[in-house]
Amino acid sequence: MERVIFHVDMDAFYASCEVLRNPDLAGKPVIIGADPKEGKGRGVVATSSYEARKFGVRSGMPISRAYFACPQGIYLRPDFKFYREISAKIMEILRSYSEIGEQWGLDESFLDVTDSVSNYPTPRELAQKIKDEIYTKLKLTCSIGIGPNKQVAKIASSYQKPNGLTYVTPDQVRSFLDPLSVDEIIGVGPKTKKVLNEKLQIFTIADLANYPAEKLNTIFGKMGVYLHNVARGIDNSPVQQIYKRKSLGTEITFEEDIDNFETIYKTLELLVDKLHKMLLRNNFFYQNIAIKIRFENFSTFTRQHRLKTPTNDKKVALQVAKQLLKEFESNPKKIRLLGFRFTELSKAKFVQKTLFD
Ligand code: DCP
Ligand code: MG
Repeated sequence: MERVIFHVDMDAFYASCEVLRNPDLAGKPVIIGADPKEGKGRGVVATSSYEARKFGVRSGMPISRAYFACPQGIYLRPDFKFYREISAKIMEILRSYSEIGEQWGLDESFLDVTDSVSNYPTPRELAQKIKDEIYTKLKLTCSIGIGPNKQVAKIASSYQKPNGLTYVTPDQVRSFLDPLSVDEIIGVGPKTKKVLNEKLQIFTIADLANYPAEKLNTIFGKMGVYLHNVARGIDNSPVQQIYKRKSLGTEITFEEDIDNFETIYKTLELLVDKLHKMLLRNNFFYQNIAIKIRFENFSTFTRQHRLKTPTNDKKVALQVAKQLLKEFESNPKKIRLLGFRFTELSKAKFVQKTLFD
């Protein structure tokens, strides 16, 4: 089934936050970053309002150059604590529209709205509703890109900015991507762009789509396959929700208190088995295992163990849980309850943003 993916990206985020708490700044060139010290300052521009961009100010530009281009600008140091607070409110609104959301940095998020979008005439109405809610509640504008995958959605959100809404239907994907520069693709940074442009004469995404896949493969390895697919509008990477506090757990109270550890371990196996099925069904990885044990006198203990990396391995879960239970073997009291829990869940592994360049 075709997916419907949104990419939501706030407009001039840090600068817009500053305007929010000081409305006098509205409509003015606001530049967030290092102190320009009248052109002698070091450091760079983090972002700037769209008014400042008219003067050529850009993110990442040396602050001295920005000052030269726009001396009348209002220069402010970033206040990350404030931006994080606003970001949390934005993400809360986005979460209410889809459980499947993947946040990138403070001001971007992917949403998989495949399930909920059928309640609207077209995906566009749902995106507009989200934009309206963010604007009504927070007085901030964002741009939303809609596509059948993350790659297209992300490119679409930057297509019309600020306050944009770009919907690329599945059959428009190729014609939408074709004329764009290769560095619009997630993961194509300056280094890869240089190789593509200078070595291979590949400039647009169409050039890339028409380039022999085997050659891309030889030059870039795994990334060659990725580039070839993306250029043809294929990107199956899921929107990955990082579930920080969620967990999967269960517990059982024995009909009669027991003191036989063989039975305890057998019960543990059953619990792990059941939860592991749920884990796989939801495409989760876990990084932490917790057990709970309650004795006949109601004294209750929990123990947990954190793994170095996330996994979905059942054997590991069982081994760790058994290990955690061991210390209670010598306790003479009978056992009333046993619990097991997977915590620190994540959906698959978060690799895409850092894989290349
Ligand atoms: N940022 C930064 N340094 C950069 C790029 C960005 O510190 N080189 C920070 C400031 C931005 C925020 O991250 O406000 C979000 O980055 P975006 O690329 O989304 O840029 P903006 O939201 O500022 O502008 P746009 O309207 O283009 O999204
Ligand atoms: Mg942004």
